[in-house]
Amino acid sequence: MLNPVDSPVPGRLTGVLFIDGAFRAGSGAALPVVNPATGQEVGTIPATQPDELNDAVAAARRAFKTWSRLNARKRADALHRLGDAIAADADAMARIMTAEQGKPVNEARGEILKLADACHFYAEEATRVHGEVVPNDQNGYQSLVLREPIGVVGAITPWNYPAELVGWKLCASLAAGCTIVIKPAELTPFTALAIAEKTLAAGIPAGVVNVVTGKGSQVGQALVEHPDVDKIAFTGSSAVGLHIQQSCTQVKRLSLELGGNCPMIVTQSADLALAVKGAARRGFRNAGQICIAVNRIYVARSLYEDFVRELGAAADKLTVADGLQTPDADLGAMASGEPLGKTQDHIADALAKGARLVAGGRAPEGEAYAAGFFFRPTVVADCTHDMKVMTEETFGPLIGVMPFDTLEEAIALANDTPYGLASYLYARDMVDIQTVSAGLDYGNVAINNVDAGIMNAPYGGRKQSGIGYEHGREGLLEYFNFKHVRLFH
Ligand code: TAP
Repeated sequence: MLNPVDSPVPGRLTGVLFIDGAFRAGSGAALPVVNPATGQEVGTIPATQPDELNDAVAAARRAFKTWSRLNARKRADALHRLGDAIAADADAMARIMTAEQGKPVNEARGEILKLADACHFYAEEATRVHGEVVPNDQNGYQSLVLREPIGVVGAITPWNYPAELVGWKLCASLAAGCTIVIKPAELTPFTALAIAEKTLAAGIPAGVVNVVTGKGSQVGQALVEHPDVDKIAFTGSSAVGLHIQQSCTQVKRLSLELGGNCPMIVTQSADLALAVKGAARRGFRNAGQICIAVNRIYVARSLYEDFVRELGAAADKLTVADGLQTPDADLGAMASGEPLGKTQDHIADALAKGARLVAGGRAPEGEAYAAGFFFRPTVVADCTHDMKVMTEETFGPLIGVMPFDTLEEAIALANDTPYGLASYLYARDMVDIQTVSAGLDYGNVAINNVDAGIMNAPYGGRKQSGIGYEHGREGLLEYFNFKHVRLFH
């Protein structure tokens, strides 16, 4: 059997499809997958052909018949085994992720272990799915509200969190009794294939999980339009999410986790050092390629210059390196030339409109960086809302900062965006905390910390940041239909 992880050629990964419990070579053109730190090809993946996609969906449909009826304890046991298999191989999986995505190995390993945790979380939730008996409206009648798995899920995921964003959909689908066909990002297919390999190790039956590779505009679009796919679970840009919503050729369930342009407000009562630490962590982790990255910060004027100076110093201290060679680097290479180019464009735009460069603004110097997509963490201050950094998602290691005078002004600036994913507040005064958290029009508000998404609370956006939730019970409910059964005795 072909295996995506152990290639016969050292240092290369074998690109395959995973359909009906087996890896297969795929008959379509070979698409290159490149290490963004070196520019070297790490392997190729097949462009899935229409008959191969049909095979994957048909396998998922067949498997649904038995998987959806399997008792919840057995589905939970399988998810626990999957979590164990993933955790046991976290080092190797992390190196695969770094080779295709660029984030440092230690950070990649942390993501793999969080995916293992998600498997265990949803294993437990699988055993607690129950319906309701609702109050009678007439004597002699009883109404039951049942939850039934939706069916075959098509999952389409981006490249910034290649394990978690695949895994959340996979775990919730399997816990609910759905089966799944996954189309990972073209840049990062090998992490998804490594997860598929672990489903074999965990004894998850053939057809329950399938992975098809290739371009979003072709394979992803075909999955969206496939008549036998009951739900699309999508994470990616707002533009592609809207396109998917508009291009469904029949009514189907959709959950869309889309872009962000996340604000942080630092009020006069904030702990300055804590706020700087949080901003640097959430602004620059994964080289800023996070939907909930701190993109823009509004600071009370009395703290403004101190905050700008300290954030610049924190950014300057961060290390940038090839994530395979330096596993504990703060930032690795960016995933491709596209987010790098957008970051540079947002910096140039801000500086042309009068912003002040406080840190970064350039690639690191030296031969080691010459072939990769590296960029120093960058802070620009004195920003205004005619700059792209304050009004668009950068998706790179760039933070824009501007001062504010009143809380009302800060809230209005924070909400001045089409997005509504995550927001952050640093304050110690309870009035500041209540006023700002009530005023922020976001799905997630983190106060005096930057952990906007945790596994047992719903995670999702408003406005152009999406519809639906991942994580928590709410995330699991996305994979069920409700059925009202009315009984007369
Ligand atoms: P997109 O370009 O939107 O791509 C996401 C996925 O959609 C990829 O697998 C892509 O395939 C596929 N795709 C592209 N066109 C398609 C089409 N017409 N039909 C079906 N699928 C299609 O996003 P990206 O650049 O990979 O990721 C960055 C974006 O994701 C950012 O905006 C970020 O905020 C967002 N994001 C949001 C969240 C949450 S939880 N809200 C989390 C992470 C990222 P290809 O790779 O082949 O293009």
